Amino acid sequence: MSSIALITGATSGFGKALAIKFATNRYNLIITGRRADRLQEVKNTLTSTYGIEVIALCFDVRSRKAAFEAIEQLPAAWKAVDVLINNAGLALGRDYFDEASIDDWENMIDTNLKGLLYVTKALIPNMIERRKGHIINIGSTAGKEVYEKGNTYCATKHAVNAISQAMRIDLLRHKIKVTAVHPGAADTEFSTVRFKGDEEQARKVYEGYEPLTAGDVADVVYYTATLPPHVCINDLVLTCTAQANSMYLYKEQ
Ligand code: NDP
Ligand code: 8X3
Repeated sequence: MSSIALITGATSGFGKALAIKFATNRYNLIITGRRADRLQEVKNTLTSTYGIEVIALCFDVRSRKAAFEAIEQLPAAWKAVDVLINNAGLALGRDYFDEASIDDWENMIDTNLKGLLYVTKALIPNMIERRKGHIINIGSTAGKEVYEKGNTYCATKHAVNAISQAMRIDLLRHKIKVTAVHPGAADTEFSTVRFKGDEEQARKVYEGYEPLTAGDVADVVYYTATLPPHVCINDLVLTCTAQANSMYLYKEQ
């Protein structure tokens, strides 16, 4: 059987582009997301265009029970995941700390941090048994620096940065690779979600410069999965050329 990659949050943005990239390279895929219609569409495209095998798991990563049940019900052969990409995530709101919504905070913490932990913990026994596997966590430049009105989103991505380092140390003895990839601004549905459907506000985020595309990020992430067993990219930051980090973005006037 071909190698298997499991990609969380494959209904749009990086996750969908990653699914296409890995499918192009003959991986069989397990894709996840909450939007069943989108998930089915992505699955249909992957199977019809690339001829690979795909399992779609529709669940909310915030639910510990749903995450464990979804992975538990995979056929035995499909539990042997070679590459796990913890990509599902979101920002909600861009507000001063004192004005931000606690519901938004909880949603981001539950998705970006707890979701990543649940999915990884559910899958890892098989990687340990096989002494083989690669976990790729999608962080952010927001996990490297903190910016104004980024408070809890930045905190969740700093946590992804920290847990990636911790996993790498603790999983050395099982020969499991852990890579954290931290993209800067990329034009996906991210800002539409962050601004709760306000397309104009979302569009403004990407005005005056050329941001990363989901395809750019997928190419770089895929590269990290192509290296020999003894080589691991531990931590990788990528931004568009107009951006140095979370704070410095050069916009044409
Ligand atoms: P998108 O909004 O385009 O995609 C987010 C994906 O995450 C969707 O497939 C969505 O699926 C899934 N998702 C969100 N919440 C949940 C949940 N509770 N349970 C299951 N799936 C969920 O954004 P991006 O592709 O840009 O974001 C992907 C990752 O990259 C996120 O972790 C984000 O923080 C990070 N990132 C994004 C950057 C950017 O500028 N775009 C830069 C740096 C990092 P569904 O709604 O169907 O559940
Ligand atoms: C997404 C990039 O700069 O909006 O993680 O935080 S940013």
